[in-house]
Amino acid sequence: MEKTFIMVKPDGVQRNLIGDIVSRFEKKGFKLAGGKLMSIPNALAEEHYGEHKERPFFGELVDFITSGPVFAMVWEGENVIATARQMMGATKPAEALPGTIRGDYGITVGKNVIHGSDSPESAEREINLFFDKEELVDYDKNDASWLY
Ligand code: DAT
Ligand code: MG
Repeated sequence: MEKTFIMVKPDGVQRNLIGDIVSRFEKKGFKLAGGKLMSIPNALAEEHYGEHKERPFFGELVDFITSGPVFAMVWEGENVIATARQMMGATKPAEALPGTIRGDYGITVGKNVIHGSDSPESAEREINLFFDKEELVDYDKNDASWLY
C-alpha cells in the first residue's frame, strides 16, 4: 500500500493543531504507520528541503522548520500521496480552499502548518530521511474491509 510523509510544522505544533490534523487523516480512512514529536537538526532540514537550496527563501525555510518541534508521520492508504496533498491545500494559504488544512488554519506561505510529500519519489526519500525502518509499524486494521 502507498505511503506518504506528513509533518505538522512548528507553527502547527505551537498552535495545538496536531490532534486535528491526525484526526483528519484518521477519519479519511488512512492508516498511521509511524509518528513522532521531534526537533529537526539543521543538516536534516537542509537535506529535506534540498530542492529549494537556490531559492531566496531557503534560509528562512530552514530557520523556520528548525525553530521548534515538529510532528512527523507516515500515513498509508490507496492514493494517499495525492489525496494528502488535496487535504493540505495549496502551498500559499491565501490560495488554499476552505476545508483544506492550510485553507482553514494558515495565513502566510512561510507558516503554512503542514508538509506532505508531493510524489512517490519524494515520499520514499522523505520517509527514509525521517524514519528508521523499525519505527514504522506494519499491522492490519479492522476498518480496511469497510474502506476498500
Ligand atoms: P509545499 O510545501 O506545498 O510542497 P514547496 O515544496 O513549493 O511547497 O515549498 C516548500 C515550503 O517552502 C512551503 O511549504 C513554504 C515555503 N515556500 C514556498 N514558496 C515560498 C515563497 N515564495 N516564499 C516563502 N516561502 C515559500
Ligand atoms: Mg514541497
